[in-house]
Amino acid sequence: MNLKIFAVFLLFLSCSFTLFGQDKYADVLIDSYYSGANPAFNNFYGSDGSGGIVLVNPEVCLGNNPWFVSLPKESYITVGFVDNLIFNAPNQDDIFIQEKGSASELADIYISSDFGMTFTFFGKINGGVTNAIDLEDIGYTGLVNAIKMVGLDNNGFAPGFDVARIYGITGANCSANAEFDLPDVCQDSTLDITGISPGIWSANILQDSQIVTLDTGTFILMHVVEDKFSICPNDTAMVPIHITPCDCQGTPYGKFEVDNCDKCIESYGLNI
Ligand SMILES: [Ca+2]
Ligand SMILES: [Ca+2]
Repeated sequence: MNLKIFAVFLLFLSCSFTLFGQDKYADVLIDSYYSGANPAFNNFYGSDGSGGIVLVNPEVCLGNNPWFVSLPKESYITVGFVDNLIFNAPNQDDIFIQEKGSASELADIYISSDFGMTFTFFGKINGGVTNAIDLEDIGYTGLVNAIKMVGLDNNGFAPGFDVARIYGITGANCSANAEFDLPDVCQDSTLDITGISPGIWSANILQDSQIVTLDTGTFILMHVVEDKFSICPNDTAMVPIHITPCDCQGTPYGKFEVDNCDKCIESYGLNI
């Protein structure tokens, strides 16, 4: 991987603090190469299983969807994980690489802990037999954030190794998630933030774990959650919170107001 790719990684990493929730599936396509080993197609092809084989963007293997992309001989893709990491959990498989079909389609698997700048060869797998791999097989101790798959043949209905979903298996997937949506908070109220989500919160509008909301506007809180697996890093998110004016019922921008008898009633005039 070159510096340009690394810069893209950093961009996605920074986005992950604000845009993405934690997700076990592969998130980004770092690199790809179509060898042309299947002369019927001039670029990547695949299917969602509902019809024939069509040209596809190799990014169809990201996330959780029914599509797969085929890797005819010498074609490859490298996928990255930006909001999760995978580690060698004891006594279990760690990475799931779903290969569609049972036609003994083969691939070489490489793993990376530096987002594809360097790789460690895991081994050759037969997609018709193996979908889950155990990092213990090579004694790998790093945190995996990229996987490269290289097709080795042109077997099967869709020639080549057919890559569908790729993810960290439960127990081997770092799962701390600092992403959080906070409700709007009324001006001049207080809110105990630790009661909403565990972890460490910090912001200049926090006093003893309580949001003190004298002003309206949008404020940013830093939220740090410790992962339950000690090998995994903590997760950090910058969480926005909106402080709004509220009516006498505590509804942001609500229509109720206090009348002359100190009762909170619906107002048919302008919002207060
Ligand atoms: Ca992910
Ligand atoms: Ca393992």
